[in-house]
Amino acid sequence: MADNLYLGLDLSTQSLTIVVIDPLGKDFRQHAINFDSQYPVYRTDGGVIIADDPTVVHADPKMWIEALDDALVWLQNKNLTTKICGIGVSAQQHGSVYLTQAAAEILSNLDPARSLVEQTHMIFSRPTCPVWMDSSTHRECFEISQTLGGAGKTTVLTGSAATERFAGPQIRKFWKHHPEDYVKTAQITLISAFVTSLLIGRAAPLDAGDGYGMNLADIRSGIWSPAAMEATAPDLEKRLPQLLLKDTIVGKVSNYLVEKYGFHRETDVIVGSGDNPCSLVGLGLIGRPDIHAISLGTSDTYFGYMPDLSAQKRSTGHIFGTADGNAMFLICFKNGSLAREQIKDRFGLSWDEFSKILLRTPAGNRGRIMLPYFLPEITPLVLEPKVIRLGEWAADDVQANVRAVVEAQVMAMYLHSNWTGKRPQRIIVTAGGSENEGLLNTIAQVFGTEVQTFEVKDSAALGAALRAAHCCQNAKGKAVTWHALAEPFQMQKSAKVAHPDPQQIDIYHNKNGLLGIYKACEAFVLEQGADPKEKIALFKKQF
Ligand code: XUL
Repeated sequence: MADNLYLGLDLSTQSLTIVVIDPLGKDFRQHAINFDSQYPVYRTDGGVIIADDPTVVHADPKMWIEALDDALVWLQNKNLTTKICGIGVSAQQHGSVYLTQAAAEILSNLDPARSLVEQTHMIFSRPTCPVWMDSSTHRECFEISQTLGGAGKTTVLTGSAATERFAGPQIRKFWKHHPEDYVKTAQITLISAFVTSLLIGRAAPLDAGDGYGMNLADIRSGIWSPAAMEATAPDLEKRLPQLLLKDTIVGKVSNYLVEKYGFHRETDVIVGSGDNPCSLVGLGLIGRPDIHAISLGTSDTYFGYMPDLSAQKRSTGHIFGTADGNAMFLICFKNGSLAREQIKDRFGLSWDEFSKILLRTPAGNRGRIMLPYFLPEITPLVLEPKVIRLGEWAADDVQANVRAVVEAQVMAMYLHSNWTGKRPQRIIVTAGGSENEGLLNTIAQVFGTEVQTFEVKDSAALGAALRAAHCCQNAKGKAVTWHALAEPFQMQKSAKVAHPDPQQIDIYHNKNGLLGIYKACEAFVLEQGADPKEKIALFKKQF
């Protein structure tokens, strides 16, 4: 292996993944550490701790610190640490980490003879961190939104309506319920910047990819918004990290990494970012608004590069910054694979059978509709789980259930992304669900677009490594493009493709088609619209 390698770390909900690449794409190494199985002492389920109130979902940052040390041990054992010249960090978005005054001193004096966790376990003013699955801040969202002049104004200012899982509302809740601990908090950061801080031995800045997911920044001027901070908690600005608008080297690795693991003192660390902005890079989508991505994982996300901020009229979805200083859209659906799995398991199906059912059953499901909120949902906002079947059908019909859950998820994706502007020419599907041909086919018909999978392994961790390579190489005067860097990692040969079929598209897009009906069903179930009974009956007659 060459000596100019780049390391990408992705601290996701369930695991820490690291990838090591050489910038020509000739080499790719990967290693993952699963939190539940590796660190049982933290009693996580899927990497998180769900409280008695299921809307409260936290994780213990000490577990992440242990995983980081263990990942570095793996790298050292593979003789890779000495070959790495740049590091990038990706992390699950929105989770906030609360540090005391003492943290700065402790981080800058880490002793290579001891473990990270031994030395840092006391740096937290809040013992556990709320993560993106937490939806317990409905009240705080309402308060912030009211102070900022309503959902529309909050969205235009911060890129999103006040959102339960975002750090701003979470900070407000912490300040309201634990004011003494808030006072003891010297810094509040996000997971990506926290992990970066551990690598450089001091507080790291935040990037706009992650930082815009807080309801605290003014996305047009790219600075923390005084009005949003004021609406959130007192004296917040001095507690927030610096906000960087594009990839920047934020420091060299700390003495701890040099002495303990053998990294070169000159190894650069770039600003960390969220997993979705990193995946955008891993999938080669920087500068490509014509291709969108769907990640079918624990949650489903739909995202794409969208430098034009004028497409803002909406009540769902978010704008985040990108590695190149532009913007992307993202819409997150919490009932992703978990909801599909509920149906699969309830009827004792394998994923292969699930996929085959999708391929052989008719588009439109003969008007049998499901509103699949097995968990509280983010898009649209549903705080209490509920699964509702409309169109008069038997709840034990296996085939109808499989198609209903998937059609509902894909139609919700289509409808809630209306605001993102021009529809894409192609959609790339990644993560676990991309193996499922039935799912790919349903996406192709509902979106009326060609759908393709890329065998990009761990697109977020890969994205973090590519960001490091791009930033460090350009800083050294080598003009490398995003496209040239990402291309070798996209093994298109093994990609699966699903093509849209005009007849099936019509079933969804016809003026009496299923998309309009699903929209009415959603409004009805959320108590914002009339019973769509007659529309469904008409659909059943016509299709
Ligand atoms: C995005 C979001 C999730 C997390 C999961 O807004 O909440 O995709 O980043 O990793």
